[in-house]
Formats: sequence, C-alpha cells, structure tokens
Amino acid sequence: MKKLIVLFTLILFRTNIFSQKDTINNPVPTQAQLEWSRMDFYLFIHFGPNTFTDLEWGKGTEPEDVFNPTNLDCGQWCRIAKAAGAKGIIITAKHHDGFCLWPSKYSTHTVARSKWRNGKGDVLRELSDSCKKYGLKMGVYLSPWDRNHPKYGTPEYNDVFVNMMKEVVTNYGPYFEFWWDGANGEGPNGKKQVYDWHRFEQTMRSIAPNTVVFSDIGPDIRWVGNENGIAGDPNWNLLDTAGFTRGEGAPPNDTLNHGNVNGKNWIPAECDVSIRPGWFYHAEQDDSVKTPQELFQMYLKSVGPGANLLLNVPPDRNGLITGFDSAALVGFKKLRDESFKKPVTEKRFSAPSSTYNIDLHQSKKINCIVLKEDIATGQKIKSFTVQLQLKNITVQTLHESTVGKKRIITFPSTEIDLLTIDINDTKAKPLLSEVSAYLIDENLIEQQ
Ligand code: FUL
Repeated sequence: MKKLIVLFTLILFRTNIFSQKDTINNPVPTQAQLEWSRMDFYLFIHFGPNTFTDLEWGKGTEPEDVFNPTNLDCGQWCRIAKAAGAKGIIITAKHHDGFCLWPSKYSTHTVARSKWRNGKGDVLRELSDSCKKYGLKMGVYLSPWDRNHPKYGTPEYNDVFVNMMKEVVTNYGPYFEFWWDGANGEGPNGKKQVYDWHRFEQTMRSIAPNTVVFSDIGPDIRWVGNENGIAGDPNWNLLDTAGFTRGEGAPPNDTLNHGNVNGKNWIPAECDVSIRPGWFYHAEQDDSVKTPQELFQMYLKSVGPGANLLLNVPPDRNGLITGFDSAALVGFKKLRDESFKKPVTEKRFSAPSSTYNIDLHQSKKINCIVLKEDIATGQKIKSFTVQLQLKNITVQTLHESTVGKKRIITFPSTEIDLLTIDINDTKAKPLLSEVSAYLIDENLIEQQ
C-alpha cells in the first residue's frame, strides 16, 4: 500500500512538472488573436485632408473644407476588397493632422465642419454599414499624435483620446482591430504629449474586449519593424515588452521583425505596406502601383512566414479606389487562386509526431509547400527539415525555421514522389496540423 502511495505521489508530481513545463513561458493566443491570425490579408485605407493636399503628414492647420470627396462610395471599396479576397478594411479615422472622418463631439476639426455633404457626411458610418453589407470585418486607425487638437500636450488630451475611442467603438463597431500608430511629434503648441497608455489599454479592454489592439508592441498585435511587407524568418508570435514603450522606446526593428523565441507575450506581427509609394493618394503615383506579381511576392514574404498582410489602397479625391489599384488587386487575387486552388498533395494530421511522410504514389513536380502548426496551444516548432525524394533518393533538403499559423516555402520546381518533414527542434510538443504542396507559376518564385 505504502509503495502504491509513493508511486501515485510520484506520478502526480511528474504530471505537475510536465504540465508546468508546458505552461511556463508558453504564451498562447486569445480567441480574438486566433481569429485575427486566420485573416491573413486585409486592406488599409488612408483617406483624409492629405488626399486633397498631396501631403503625407498633414500639418493640422488645413481648413476643414479641404476634405471634399466628390463621389465617395464605401460600397466600392468593399466590393474591391471582396474581389481581392481581403477579409476586412482598416481606415484612418484620424491621422496625425487630427481631422476626424466622423463628426466627433471631442474635436472641431471634423467632417461636420466641412462643406462635404453640407457637414452631414460621416465616412465611418458609411464604411461601417458597407462592411456589414458585404460581410467584411472593420478596423480603425486612430492616431494618438494630433497636430490640431488644442488640448494636445496637456493631460486633458488623454481624456479626448479616450472619449474618441469610446465614440468610434460605440457608434461604428464592432471592430476586429484597433490601430495605434507609433509615429509621434509635437502638437499645435509645440508641446509633446505624455500618453496614458495604461488607461488607453484599459479603455479598449473594457469597451471592446474582442478587438485586437495593434501598436509597435501590442498589447495584441505588433508592428513588423518595416513598411515593406516583409516578416522575419524565423517569425515568432512572441515578444518581450518589459522595459519598452511605443514609438521611440520600442524594441529594435529586427526584434519586431523576428519576435522573441522565448518572449513572454503572445504578440504576432502584422505587415503594413502600401500598394503605392505613399500612404495617401497622389495622382502622380498612378503609374507606380505595385503589379499583381509584386503583390504576390509580398504575400510570400509576409503571410509566407506567418504574419498578416495589411495592404494600403488609398482612395482618390473622388473618394474611390482607382482602376490602377483595383486591377492590381484583382490580378493579385487571380495569382493566389491559380497558385493555391489545386494542391498536388494535401495532408492533415491530428497527432503530434517528429516525422511526417507524405507519399505521392507517383512522381510529380512541386515548387511550393505550405505548412500549418496548430497555434491554439502556443507556437512550438523551432526548426524543421524538408526532404524532397524521388525513387528513394533525396534530391533536395531544405532547412527551415519556424512554422506558426502558416508557413509558405518556395523552391525551384523539383520532381518528387515522397515528401518528408522532420521536426528537429521544438519548445514543447508541437502539432503540425497540415502540409500541402503546389506547383505554382515558376515566374512567381524569386530566385534565392
Ligand atoms: C506611420 C505613419 O506616420 C504613416 O503616415 C502611415 O499612417 C503609416 C501606416 O504609419 O507611422
């Protein structure tokens, strides 16, 4: 009996140690983060006075009448987003110039003071209604930096910002994502603001607990460290934020790009990038819209290493997305469809293993592999090897790092009949949930 008790205690003790080992430093995503991770690709809309003044950073002194789209149609934005296969739209409700695209009670620098629709217009209302109509998720960018607001640089501005957050969440939500830009400077009086980030975070948590909040360092989603649409390899969904602040006090760009392998917080990366050189519309950039092929390359470099792609498509002075941009977006969607609609092979797994063999039963050419890790219980795969084999001979071995929610690997077309994935190094027991292989247009693969 004594022996049995000792054995039982030992088993309990062991189980405890293992479960502790699995939970210690194994951050997991919240349900909202998990759902966000599945979105992969959505649009960013930069729209406001800058659209009409040809500036990128408005000064905040622009008269409200400057904002006057002649033919605004948020339905058109949504139809284009749908045609592009984007899952949602995030709009600059207020950029650094402080102009509010909705009739805020907490500022005089808003659409209500413009001639546009006799001061009765409301871009957030229209976009919110259109997103619901077309089944798109909506997000809002609200710049903390405000070059117009007279209270900027005083503690009262924190009240203004909190009130504005409440206003846009309550009147036009729900949102899938809320965006705090890290760019920061002086207000109209030359004063700098001491932001009450703690209060801002608490406000968002209490009024929109299912909305993920983006900034350089989260709390939910991090900046990827560049504006070129390139996520790191490896790409960890984890980040250490202790001792860092938003803006200038953020971790180095390289850290934001890769994340921290042993990071304490689940804060995955989002790649924000513009389809044009600028964030706002400038007519002279009509011939510099990225091509479908360039967008596809960007997809491989952002969604490919497991980040989300937030692609900016700025409407013009009519309030419409131009034909240049929409053609590029539709072309981009066609390339994704053609590439990923028909896998050469596709396998799902439900049990963890260190080796996965995928027998094609006949020889076939592939040049792309897509892997998925079940991240609901954390991100665990540190490195893996892919062996491409034909008639029992290994024709190529690829040494790779992280997997995460999705990992796309491309390589020159290779004829194979067996694909072997070996998980080499892990943080804890991982589950590779899916592996599929494709033969995509060779011209879409950049030679490495
Ligand atoms: C930056 C801003 O300064 C740019 O104007 C743009 O909004 C970009 C997405 O973020 O920090």
